[in-house]
Amino acid sequence: MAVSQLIGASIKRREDPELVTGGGTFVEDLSQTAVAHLYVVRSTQAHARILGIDSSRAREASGVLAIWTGKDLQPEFQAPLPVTVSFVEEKKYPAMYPLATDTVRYVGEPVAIVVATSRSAAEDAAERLDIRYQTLPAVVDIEKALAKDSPVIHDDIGSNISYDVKRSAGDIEAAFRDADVRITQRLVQQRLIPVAVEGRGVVADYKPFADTLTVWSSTQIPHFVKVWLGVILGIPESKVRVVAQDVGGGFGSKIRVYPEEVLVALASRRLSRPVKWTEDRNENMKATHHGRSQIWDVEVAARRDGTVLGVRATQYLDLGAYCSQFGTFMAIALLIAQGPYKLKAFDGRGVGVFTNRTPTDAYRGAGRPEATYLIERVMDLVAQEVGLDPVDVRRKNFVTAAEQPYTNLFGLTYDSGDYTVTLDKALTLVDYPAFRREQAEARKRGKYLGIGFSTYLEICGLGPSVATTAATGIGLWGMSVVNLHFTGKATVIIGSSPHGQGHETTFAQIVGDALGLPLEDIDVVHGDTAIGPMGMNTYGSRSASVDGAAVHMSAVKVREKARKIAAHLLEAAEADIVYESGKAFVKGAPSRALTIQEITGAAFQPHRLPPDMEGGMEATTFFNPPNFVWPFGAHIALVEVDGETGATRIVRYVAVDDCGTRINPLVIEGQVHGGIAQGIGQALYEEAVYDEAGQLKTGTLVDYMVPTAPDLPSFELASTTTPSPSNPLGVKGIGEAGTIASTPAIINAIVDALQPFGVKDVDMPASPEKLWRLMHQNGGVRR
Ligand code: MCN
Repeated sequence: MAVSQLIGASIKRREDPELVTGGGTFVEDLSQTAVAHLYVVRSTQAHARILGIDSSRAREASGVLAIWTGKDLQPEFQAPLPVTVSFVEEKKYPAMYPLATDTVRYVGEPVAIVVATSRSAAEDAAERLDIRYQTLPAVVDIEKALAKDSPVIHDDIGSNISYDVKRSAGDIEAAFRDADVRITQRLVQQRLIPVAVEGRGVVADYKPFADTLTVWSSTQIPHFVKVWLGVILGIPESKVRVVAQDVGGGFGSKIRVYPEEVLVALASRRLSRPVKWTEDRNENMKATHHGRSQIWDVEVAARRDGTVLGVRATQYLDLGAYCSQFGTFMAIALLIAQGPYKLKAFDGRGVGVFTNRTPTDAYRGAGRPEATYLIERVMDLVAQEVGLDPVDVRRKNFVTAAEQPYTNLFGLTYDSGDYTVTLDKALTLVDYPAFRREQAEARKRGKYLGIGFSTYLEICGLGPSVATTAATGIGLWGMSVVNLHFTGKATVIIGSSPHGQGHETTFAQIVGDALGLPLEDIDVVHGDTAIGPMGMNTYGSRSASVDGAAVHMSAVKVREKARKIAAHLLEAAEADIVYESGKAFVKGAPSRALTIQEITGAAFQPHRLPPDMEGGMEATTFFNPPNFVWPFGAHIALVEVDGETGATRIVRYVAVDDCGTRINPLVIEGQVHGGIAQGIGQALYEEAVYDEAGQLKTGTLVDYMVPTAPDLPSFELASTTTPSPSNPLGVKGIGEAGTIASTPAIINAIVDALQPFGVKDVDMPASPEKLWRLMHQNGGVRR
């Protein structure tokens, strides 16, 4: 394949042969000599005072090296676990430390650690610990936690409310005054458990004489973990190295600095030997953060012609027992809930609530699935109320291509997009008129088909430094180093930290494209803070549009240097040098071309360089994008709901996505497939269920139902390409789009299927039982 065509080429992921043949290096695969094993003893109570921990029997168990409680370790913590600003500055939250000291507030909260010579010895010893609790009343329900007589989870805060803020724009009173119809609806985002294939794991190795700490962690954010371990443990950042080698998925659940990272590092420092911890699945489901868990109360003002004038919405966000690092990020939903539509007003209120459950934090989409679910359900609710086609209602409200770049009610500027084009393409693919005919026929035969639309718009590519500082307290940027070795082979250091997204492939394509190097000559390295400058890691579908753009910019800098050297060697003016497919030549004389390998060789021989030029072929870029990127698309789900059992079958799923310039369509398809599956999981199957006492009832993969391949149809994907003006590649993100789009598409389709029963909304997950009840609640078919 010609190297200049690398951007846009569907190249198989170079990461995969090693991973699928068991050759990957995950934390569990590391085998440091003399490693000790750490076991985290976790609270069995949702809310209780710790009256005492007697470790005398446990200490006698064989192989035990140390047992420490929160009280033992507290003096060594120089700071609590981090909490970033995350859209809500006004919040009250308690300091969260790696181990509870006096009170536990959710089942799974770490209360002690046991370090032993083997994992089983540590686990056996942990069973001999005698922890005495005084059980306190627990509250596991958002609304009950808000009630006046609710148990208070943090005495120092005095209520279970972390924040109660307004985010409003436009004249909402006027919108409701001018409305012909007003609709009220509660939308519930159930609590979800991110289930990455690889759970979390940490190995730490502290060297006392050098005072250096190396930590291998299954994390999305090695660069942030490095900073925070230094801060919390009082070690200079320059002496901390964090490595994230192969990471088996994260989906947002590995985006924070976790208690275990600090505890394993501290244990290694105390014992002066390497220490390892790996969670099991049950621990993973209890103690790795959860996602969503929100109640939205929504009021809509609309005209009979389908114009949506304004929305009032209150987001009750269940933070769980503590405010996690990005726990309030999901409030971003309030600022983007108008989606691709021209609302006149949005009156938002966000309430952050503590409950005695596992803390919540980012989960694939983080805020955008909630915003999209809200506005896409609103479009359908309005269509149903005024008796119009949901497609027409969407068209009526769309921001048009001529109005781009469009600034939304909260001052965020959409970069580019024609939302009708993706919708039209998707409608053609499903043959919409034919489906409606088939649906009408099927209904006569007692067969319930439905079609659901989701014309999503999302914000990603974090991000512009000013905006992300305001929102998260961290000024984000993209980082890359492109370094050509003496023989012209390239090492590319990236600031992102892929954990399933294929950056080693796609970022090599970017470099190959700019420099005309063959892919096999380009190595992409990541996830090691000892190599290269600080990066900003991977989340928020930011990597391609921010770090990928930085990679392109470094490659272009190297290319420009190559042109200068070629001009010198060919004794020509730089302006006359053409660079094409890895060769530089004087315009019109390609036969005397110098290859990039020859030019790079010269770059390491100072006498061959222009007198004012330093040697080497390396460029570094810190890219601060001027704006976020705004991918969009149209997803359409066709479903059949079984009238006898209430079971939903997805008959077809069509997705047309626009993520700007497509670097690798095959990787994009993989991302969209996984994303759609995850969104369908929320719509149909998944829910973290707690009992009244705060025990997680869905703590295994037998009780918590994630979709598997047989549950899903073959997705039909298509695309349009609207380049983003926010980066030199024109790229927008795609890592979360499928999840953001698919949940409302499925629920809209189910509600459409159940129109004959007068159904207006369905709670997620749309289980067969719930749908069966809805079909029978009013005595069966109504119209
Ligand atoms: N890409 C492309 N062309 C584009 C956009 C992206 O070829 N126009 C490619 C990129 O080069 C990259 C991949 O698609 O290889 C995803 O890029 P991007 O949209 O920038 O997203 P990130 O790489 O920043 O990944 C983060 C995103 C998020 S936020 C979650 S959550 C998520 C996701 O990616 N978690 C994942 N995808 C996942 N995939 C796997 N396998 N595992 C996870 O945990």
